Amino acid sequence: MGATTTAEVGIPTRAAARQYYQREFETLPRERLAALQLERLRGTVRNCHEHVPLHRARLDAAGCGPGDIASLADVEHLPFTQKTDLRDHYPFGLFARPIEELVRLHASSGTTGKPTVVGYTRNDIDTWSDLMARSLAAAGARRGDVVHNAYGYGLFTGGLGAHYGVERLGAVVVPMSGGSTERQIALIVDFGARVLCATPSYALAIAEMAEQQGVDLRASALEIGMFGAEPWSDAMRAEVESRLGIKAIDVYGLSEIMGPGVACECSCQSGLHGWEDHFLFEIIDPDTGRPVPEGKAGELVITTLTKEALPMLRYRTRDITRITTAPCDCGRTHLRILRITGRNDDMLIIRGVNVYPSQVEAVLVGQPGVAPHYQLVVERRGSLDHVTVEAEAQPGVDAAAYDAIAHQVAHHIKSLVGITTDVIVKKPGEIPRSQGKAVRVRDLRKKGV
Ligand code: DLL
Repeated sequence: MGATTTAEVGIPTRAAARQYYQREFETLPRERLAALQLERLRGTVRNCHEHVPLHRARLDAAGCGPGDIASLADVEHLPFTQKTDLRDHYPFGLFARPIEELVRLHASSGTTGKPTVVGYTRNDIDTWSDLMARSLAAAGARRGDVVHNAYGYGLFTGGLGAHYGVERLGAVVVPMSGGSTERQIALIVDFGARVLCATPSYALAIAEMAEQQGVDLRASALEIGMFGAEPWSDAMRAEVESRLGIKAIDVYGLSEIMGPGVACECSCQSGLHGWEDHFLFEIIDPDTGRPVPEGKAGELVITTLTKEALPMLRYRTRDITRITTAPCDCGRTHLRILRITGRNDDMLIIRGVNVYPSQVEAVLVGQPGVAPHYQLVVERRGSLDHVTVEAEAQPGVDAAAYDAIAHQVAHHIKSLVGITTDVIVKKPGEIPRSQGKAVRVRDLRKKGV
């Protein structure tokens, strides 16, 4: 099978769920998908062994070469790769191709140490464009759509990743990037955008600003949101959908593996199809490193199957989720990654209870009197960790009611999430708005406060 494209976008049907970009690959029977994965996995192991000293040393130590992969289950014998490996071999140490064969670099800054640098050959960019086009088509976008791209352009993979996908699909990209929210709103309306690409938190900031300006985006041409790059809850989905009058689709990816478009929901909105002809997905127990049975929660681990410049063996994403191979109504055969609860690194342990910010979000959003903007402040009180939830009142709510609202919210968090928190309700606009990835946790413990 070559990298042929069976573009079927632009078909005059509203049966969006069955609108494919690469039908042959997207609907490949699972046994054929597995055979393709096995062949490609051997190729990845060969690429790593031949061209990347770190991988070669680890593969040799594990006694595992390309010739030792007899079945997909053998992936379990391959060594893991982590973000620190990229940092320790900064900038290009994990690249399997010389710089002359690359056409693009991206990087993520992170809070400490060196950035993580990722590189792409022309073929890598080509595959990425196809997978992002696939994702957009799965979301319901089609040829001729105006796609307003509010993901940040630059070293972040969001902007350019979505940009190339939109062009590949044959749709029209508006390369807006983040910021200048008032202008974003004017252009969404004036250009008749049908699709909005943004982080869910920024989409909400756009909705809010539009409401303040008296612009009804629900009456605009917008129909689809391609939202990702940060964890978000179903409650947040319902909120953005109703405020923008759209269908909000979850899109997932990470720069170390490619960028956006590693997985994306179809319009059934029941989990993100992970594009298995290009990636091998596993769920492991983060403590033991052992695989967990299908349907059980654990850490998502991804091996790339076609990447040339930066092949990845069992990359530990730190993202906590579940997968299912059950058939989807859209006809795509690729497994589904269920909503990502959060990152292992963001998990808080409050008096023995494991909590992700998205769980608190799910309680907060939709509470009477409270706006869907929040931050969790974590600090140490004595020997225990303590969380203060900073929420925000909806405009028009009487300040005299803030304490009662806070009390109600704390009660719901206690009963639904199981942790005791202090809740502070702030005035409208007091919680910082994001233009990209929202900051949900302010951890004062790390600053020694
Ligand atoms: O955030 C790529 C991206 C851009 C994805 C635009 C989707 C849309 P990084 O900056 O490397 O890449 O961050 C990757 O973001 O490991 C997750 O923790 C988180 N993340 C990305 N998408 C989702 C999502 C881009 N849909 C990290 N749900 C990942 C939850 C997400 N978390």
